[in-house]
Amino acid sequence: MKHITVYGFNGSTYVSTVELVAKYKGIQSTLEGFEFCSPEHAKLHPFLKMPAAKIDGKPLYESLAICIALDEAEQKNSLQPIDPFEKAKMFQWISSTIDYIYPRLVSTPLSEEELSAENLNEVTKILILLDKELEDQQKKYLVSDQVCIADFYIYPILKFASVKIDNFKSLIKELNHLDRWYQTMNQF
Ligand SMILES: N[C@@H](CCC(=O)N[C@@H](CS)C(=O)NCC(=O)O)C(=O)O
Repeated sequence: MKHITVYGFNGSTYVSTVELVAKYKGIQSTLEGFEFCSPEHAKLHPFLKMPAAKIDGKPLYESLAICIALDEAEQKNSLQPIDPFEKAKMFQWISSTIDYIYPRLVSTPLSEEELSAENLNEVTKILILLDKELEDQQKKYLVSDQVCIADFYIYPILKFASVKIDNFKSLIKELNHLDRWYQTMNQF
């Protein structure tokens, strides 16, 4: 695969995930917008979400399906661990990101004033959980010493939250392992 068309908008963390995976795999990606909730959108993604994609003219939607298609198009620079347990951990983090981390870090109110103490507590709990995982694993990335798809799911969400929540960067700075991982992910 040489090229992928990604349908979505800048600012969507799931679009960023797909773009980061494409870049890492050396596959050129073009981002195309569309009118949200239009018939065109429904044709690209019947559940009216983003991203959707076209790979060699064939349509595909859902970020994880797109990431797997990109990763498995080329064996080199695989973004999925070979070790079965590490692979399972990767999916544990992807699933947790979609079901719990994204809703708490991206779908919460916009500014810190609007963010309730309860929400902020939830955000902090997630950051501590990630920091603890990195500490326990003693690995460079979330699952192993190789970057994997799960890292590319969480990174854009933390980046998004750091723009949205005023003291988010200082929250990360206080957590050594997470801060180190965040700096490492900045290179991609
Ligand atoms: N399970 C979907 C989730 C996609 C998703 O929620 N995308 C957000 C943008 S980051 C979206 O389309 N939001 C618009 C909406 O919920 O109306 C995936 O992994 O692709």
